[in-house]
Amino acid sequence: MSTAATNVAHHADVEHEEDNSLTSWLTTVDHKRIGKLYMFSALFFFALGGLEALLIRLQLMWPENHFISAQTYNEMFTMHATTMIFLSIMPLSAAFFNFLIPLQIGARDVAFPRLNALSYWLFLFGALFLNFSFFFSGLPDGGWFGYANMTLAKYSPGHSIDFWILGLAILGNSSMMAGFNFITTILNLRTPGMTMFRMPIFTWMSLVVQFLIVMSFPMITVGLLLMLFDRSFGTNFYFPPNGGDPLLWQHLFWLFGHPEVYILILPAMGIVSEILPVAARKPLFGAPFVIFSGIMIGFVGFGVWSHHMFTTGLGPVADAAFSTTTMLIAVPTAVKIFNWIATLWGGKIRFTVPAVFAITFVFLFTIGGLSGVMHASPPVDLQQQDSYFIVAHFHYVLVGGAFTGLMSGVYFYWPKMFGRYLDERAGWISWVLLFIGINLTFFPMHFLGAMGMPRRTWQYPVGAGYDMWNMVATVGSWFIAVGFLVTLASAVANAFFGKGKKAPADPWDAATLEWSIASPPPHYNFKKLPTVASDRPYWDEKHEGGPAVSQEVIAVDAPSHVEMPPPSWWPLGQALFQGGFFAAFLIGGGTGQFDADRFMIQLPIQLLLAAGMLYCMFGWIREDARPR
Ligand code: HEM
Ligand SMILES: [Cu+2]
Repeated sequence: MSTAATNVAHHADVEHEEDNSLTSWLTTVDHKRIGKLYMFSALFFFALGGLEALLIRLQLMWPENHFISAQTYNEMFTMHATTMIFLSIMPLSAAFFNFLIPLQIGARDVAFPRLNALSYWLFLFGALFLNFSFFFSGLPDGGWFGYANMTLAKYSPGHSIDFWILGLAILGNSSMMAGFNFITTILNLRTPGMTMFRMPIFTWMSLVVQFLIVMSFPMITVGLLLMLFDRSFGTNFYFPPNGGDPLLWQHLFWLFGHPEVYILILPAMGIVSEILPVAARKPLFGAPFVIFSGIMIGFVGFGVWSHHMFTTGLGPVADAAFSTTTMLIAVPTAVKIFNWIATLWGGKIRFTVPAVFAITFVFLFTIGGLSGVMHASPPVDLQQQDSYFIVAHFHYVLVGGAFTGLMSGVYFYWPKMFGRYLDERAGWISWVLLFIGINLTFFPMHFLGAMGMPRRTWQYPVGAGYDMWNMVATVGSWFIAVGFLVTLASAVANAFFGKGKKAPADPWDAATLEWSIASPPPHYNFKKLPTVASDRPYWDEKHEGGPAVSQEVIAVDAPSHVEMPPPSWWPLGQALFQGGFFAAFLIGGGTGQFDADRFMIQLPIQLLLAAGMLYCMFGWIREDARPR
C-alpha cells in the first residue's frame, strides 16, 4: 500500500484487490489483518496442544503403558496446558478483540495500531520461543502452574524451566500492551451516540477482560522474575532452606491464575451473548444484567485465588473466606446462564451451525460450572484436589465452555472476516464429532476422579479399576481431534483457496454495526462514521424504522478519502529485539547460582539488544505515523 490515503469513492463497499505480499503482512497495522494473524496462529497452536493431549491420552489408554516415558509425559501435559491456554484460547479471543471491537464501536482502527502490531509479533516470538525448548533443553516439564520449589534449579536443572519462565514473561508483555490498547480504544473511540450501555455485549466483556489482563499479568510477571532470579542469580525467594517460601509462588501464580480463567471464558461468553439473540430473533434477555454480571465476575474473580490452595493448610479462616467468595461467583455466572436460556425461550430459533455451537456452550459450561461449585467447599475439595475430578471440571469449562463458545464465533464471524461462509456441512460434522468427543473424553474423568485417580500420573496400576473409563476417554479424544480438524481444513480451504459461498454484508440478519458494512470490511471500515441511537442500531434501521447507520445510506455524501495509519516495520523490529533481550537470560540461567563467567557473556549481548530496542523506539517515535 504505497499511498496511505485510501480512495473510498471508487472502492466503497465492493471487494478491493488487497495487497497480499509478505511485506504487507509483516508491516501491517490494520486491526482486521492482525485479527486474522491471531486467528490462524491460534488454530495452529490448538492443533499442536491437541496433539500433545492425544499423546497423553494414548499413554493412559491402558494400565502400566510404556507408549511414552514419564519425562515425556510430564513435558506433554505441561506444554499441552500452556499451549492451549496461552497460545490457543487467549489468541483466539485476541483474534475477535482485534477484528471485532473497532467494528462494533464504529471506529476505523484501535487507538495504537503500531502497538497492536507489536503485541502480535511479541506473542508469536514468545510462542515460538517456548516451543524451541524442544530443540535445546527439552520441553518445560513443571506443569502449567510450575510450582516452586519443584521448578527451582535444584530439582529442575537445565534450561527447560527457563524457557517456560521467559516465554510466559514475553507473552505477558504482549497481552498487557494489548490490554491497555483496547481499554483506550473502547473508552475513547466509540462512534457518536454509542454510550457505554449501547456498546455490544462482546465489547463489554472484552473491556472487563482487558482490565483483568492488565491487573493480573503483573502478578505472574513478578512471580516469574523472582523464579528467574532464584534460578539464575541464587536468590531464595521460594527456597525454604534459605528462608524462602514456595507458597509465595502459589499466591502470586493464582492471583493471576484465577483471573486468567475468566480471561479465557468471558470472550466466549460475550460471543455467545451476540449469537443467541440473532438465532432466537429476540433481543438478549436482561442485557444490562449480563453486563453487570460480567463486571461482577471480573471483580470477585480477584478474590478467590486461594481456593486452589485449600490443601496447603492456610487455615479455617482463610478457607472459609475463599470458599465464600468462590460460592459467591456462582451467582453472576448463573445470571448469565439464566439470561441466555431466557433469550432462547419463546424465540423463533434458527439452528445454524454458530447457533448450535453457542447453545452447546451453555449446556457444557453449566456442567463444568456445577463441579466448580463443589470444589468451592474445602472439605469436598480435599477429596477432589489433584484428582481427575478436577481435570474433568476445568476441561468442561475450558473445552466445553471457552473453546466451544469461540468455535461458535469462528462460524458466525468468518463470513464477515473473509467474505465467504465456512462450509455448513463441515460445520455440522465438526459439531457432532466435538459434542460426542468432549463428553466421551471428559465426563468419564468425573468417575475416575471420584474413584481416586490422581492427575499428572504417567501410569496407573492394573486392577485399580481405572481401565474402562480411561479407554473411553482416549477414544473420545480422537473424536475431538477429527472434529477440530474438519473445521481447520474448511477454514484453510476457505481463506487460502477461496472455497465457500460468498457472504453478504449481513448474513445472519444481525443487530450491530459490524454487519452494516461489507464482508470483508474495506480497509477503512466506515466511509462515514455512523451515529447510533440504541444498542441494536442496525436492527432498528432494518426492522424498526430507526435512524440509518448503514454506509450505503449515510455515506452518500462522504468525502472521497479517509485517513488511515500507514504500515510500519518498527513493531516487528521492536518485538525481535525485545524478545531477544528476554531470551538472552537463558545464558546465565538454570544453575541456581550466580555464574559470573556466563553473566559476562550475557550482559554485553543484552546491552546490544537493549540498544536495538532503543533504536526501534526512536525510529517509532520519529516515524510519521499520522494518518495520511
Ligand atoms: C482438545 C482436547 C483435549 C484433551 C483430550 C485434553 C486432555 C487432557 C488430559 C488427559 C490432561 C491431564 C494430564 C494429567 O494430569 O496427567 C490434561 C491436562 C490439562 N489440560 Fe487438557 N485436554 C484438551 C484440551 C484442553 C484445552 C482446550 C485446555 C485449555 C484451554 C486444556 C487445559 C488443560 C490444563 C490446564 C491441564 C492441566 C495440566 C497440568 O496439570 O499442568 N486442555 N488435558
Ligand atoms: Cu480458581
